[in-house]
Amino acid sequence: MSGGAPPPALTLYGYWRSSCSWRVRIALAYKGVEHAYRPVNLVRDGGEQLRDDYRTKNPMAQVPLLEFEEGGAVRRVSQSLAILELLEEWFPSPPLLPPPGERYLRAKARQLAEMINSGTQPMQNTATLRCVKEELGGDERAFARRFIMSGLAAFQAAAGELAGRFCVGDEVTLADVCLVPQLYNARRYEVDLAPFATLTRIEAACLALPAFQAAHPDRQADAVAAGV
Ligand SMILES: N[C@@H](CCC(=O)N[C@@H](CS)C(=O)NCC(=O)O)C(=O)O
Repeated sequence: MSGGAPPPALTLYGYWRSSCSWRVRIALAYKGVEHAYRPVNLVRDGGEQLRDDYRTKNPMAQVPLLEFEEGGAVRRVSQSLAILELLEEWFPSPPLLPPPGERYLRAKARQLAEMINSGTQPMQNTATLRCVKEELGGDERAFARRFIMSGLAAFQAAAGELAGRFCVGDEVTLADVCLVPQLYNARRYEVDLAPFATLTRIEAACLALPAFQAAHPDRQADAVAAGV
C-alpha cells in the first residue's frame, strides 16, 4: 500500500500567519525538502478553509495539510505533528528528534511539542476566538492571552531540566519547531514575555538558523499578497 521512500512531489496547504503551518514550513526548510505551496486564506470571505472544496480535502477545515501522490492515489495528511513525524520518517537527516536510543529525550521533545499543539494553540485558534467573541460575547484577546500565558509557563517549567541551546539539549527538535511560532502568537496577543527568559533565549537561537528565517510568516508569498 505504501512504500518507505518519499513521494517525488509534496504540496503544503497553509497560511502565512498560521502557527501550525509555520511548524511544517520550518521542518521542510530544515530538512531541505522541495515542495509546492498552496495558500488557504483563513480570513478572506470568512475563511477559505470553510469552503466545500477545501473541506473535502481536510474535514477539520484547518491548515496545514500535506498532499502527495503515492501508488497512483492522492494522499493527504493533516495535523502538523502527524506531518512532522511523517517528514521525520521520510527525511531523517537532519533529525528533529533525539537519536533513537534516547527514548526519554524523544518522548520529552514530543511532550513539549504537544503542550503547545494540544494544550496551548487550540485556545487561540481562529475558530475558538470567533466563538468566544461572537457566540459567548467574551473578550477573545484576553481569553487567548490567559491560555498562552499558562501554556508557556508550563512549557518553560517542563523544559527547564532539559534545555541547552535549544529546548531539549543542543539540537533542534520538534519542541523548538512548535515553540517559535507560539511565541510569535504570544506577541500578537500582547503576552508579557518577561517571565519567559529561557524561552526567548531559545527562540533567538532558533531564529539565527536559516530554516527558521525562511519559514517566518513575513517571508511567505501569501503574506506579501496580504500587504505585510
Ligand atoms: N492541531 C492542528 C491545529 C490546526 C489549526 O488549528 N490550524 C489553524 C491555523 S494555525 C486553522 O486552520 N484555523 C482555522 C480556523 O480555526 O477556522 C495542527 O497542528 O495542525
